[in-house]
Amino acid sequence: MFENLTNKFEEVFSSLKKAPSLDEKQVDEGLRNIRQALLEADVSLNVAKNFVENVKPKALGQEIVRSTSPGQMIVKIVYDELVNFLGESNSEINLNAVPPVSMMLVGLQGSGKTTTTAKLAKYLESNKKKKIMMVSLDVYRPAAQEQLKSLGEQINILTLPVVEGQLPEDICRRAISAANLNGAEIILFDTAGRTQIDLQMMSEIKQIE
Ligand SMILES: Nc1nc2c(ncn2[C@@H]2O[C@H](COP(=O)(O)OP(=O)(O)OP(=O)(O)O)[C@@H](O)[C@H]2O)c(=O)[nH]1
Ligand SMILES: [Mg+2]
Repeated sequence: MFENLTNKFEEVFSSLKKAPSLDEKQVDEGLRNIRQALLEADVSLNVAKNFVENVKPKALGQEIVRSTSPGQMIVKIVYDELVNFLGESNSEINLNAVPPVSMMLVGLQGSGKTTTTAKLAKYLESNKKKKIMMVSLDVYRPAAQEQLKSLGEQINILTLPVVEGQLPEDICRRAISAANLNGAEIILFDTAGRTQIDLQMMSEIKQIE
């Protein structure tokens, strides 16, 4: 997901870094490309706009103009703004709830939910020493439930057995009973890809919740 964004940023930066000096037009062009890269990475329009608006006055400030390497300074300004924007410190995942703790992965189609479910399961098992069960609620895409099952087999993480034709809400109920029986402390629910404009699928998410 982040690889495209990284590549785009690198392209923008390499052209800025090459320039011995930068005028407002070049900075504008660079910032426009940064905004474009953020939008292509599904960052919302407002967030991308604000990001670029925060960077621009700094990028056109005296510090840059007098700097011997203006491109490098812009890279630093964008980096500082990204750190500022994403948060300077990591916060630990909060698992303080009565087990089974349920987590749900949601996102656009093909954004990496199923793969991330498996990675997260492995991480929580190895680093937090928790017993995990993964559950697929993707009853729409053919073989989606088998995809999670197969990942579970590869990394040796329990998955809820698939029952053909069951609806997500019922799968959730079955998952919680199964966790109470098999002692899973965390249930990771992998969901079908959806967009906010798909009202039926958004209401399904509320029911699952
Ligand atoms: N390069 C790269 N590819 C990834 C990453 N995560 C997932 N993929 C690939 O992206 C594709 C989609 O990943 P999935 O995990 O199936 O995505 P999804 O969000 O579950 O997709 P849907 O269930 O169809 O909405 C697969 O081919 C994955 O191998 C990643 O971190 N890097
Ligand atoms: Mg999936």
